[in-house]
Amino acid sequence: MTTQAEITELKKQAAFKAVQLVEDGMIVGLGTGSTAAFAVEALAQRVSSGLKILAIPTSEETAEQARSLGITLSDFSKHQQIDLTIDGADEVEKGTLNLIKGLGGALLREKLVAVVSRKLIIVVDETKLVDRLGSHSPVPVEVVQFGWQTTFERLKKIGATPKRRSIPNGHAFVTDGGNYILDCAFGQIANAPQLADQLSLIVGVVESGLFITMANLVIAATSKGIELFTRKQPQ
Ligand code: A5P
Repeated sequence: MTTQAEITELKKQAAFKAVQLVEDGMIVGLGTGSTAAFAVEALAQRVSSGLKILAIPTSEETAEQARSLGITLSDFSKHQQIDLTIDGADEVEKGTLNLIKGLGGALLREKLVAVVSRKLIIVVDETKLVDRLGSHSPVPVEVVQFGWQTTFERLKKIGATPKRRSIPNGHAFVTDGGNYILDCAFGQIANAPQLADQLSLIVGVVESGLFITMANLVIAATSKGIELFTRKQPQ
């Protein structure tokens, strides 16, 4: 059994290891979530020691954190290619390095950043490693607000049990892009690439939290030490 304090320590270790891979002059994608936040902290320390980088954040929350720590931000009007992105994940499928992301609500910007990154490094603690996606986490699906109830029904037809995400006062959670999130439980997902394709065809769906063949390297901090998983490129 890993305690919450141990998990926090593991997240820090994974984040710290990833930040060592950042080099002078890079455009760096900054992820969102508690593990990515440790990476932003560690990166800020390197910047204060002289590392020169520009960063593109995946959420308003991360942008604020980075700015407050003295990291210079850029955007897609100036840079359309990112050298390296460091982000967290909710589940990592060990065999494929396919991911579920978005429990923090930033999946759309995270995917937009991931897709233009030469290298996507995912930092997790051991609780995120699974044999099959869907083992613990639902798939967050970002949907437009207009007609969301009908999108909800379409998601049910492909086997999801959706739940609209809400904030503690009961109101709907609204993403940085102004959309809702439907957390879709599927149970263990036998064919994640196929499900990702199916989700992308549903009217009203903006993006899903299934990240297929995007992660290049997963840095997992476990109670036995750091484990590195590299995605095998297709021949
Ligand atoms: C944010 O939208 C997510 O994709 C996060 O990267 C993911 O939820 C992992 O967050 P933690 O590092 O806080 O577990």
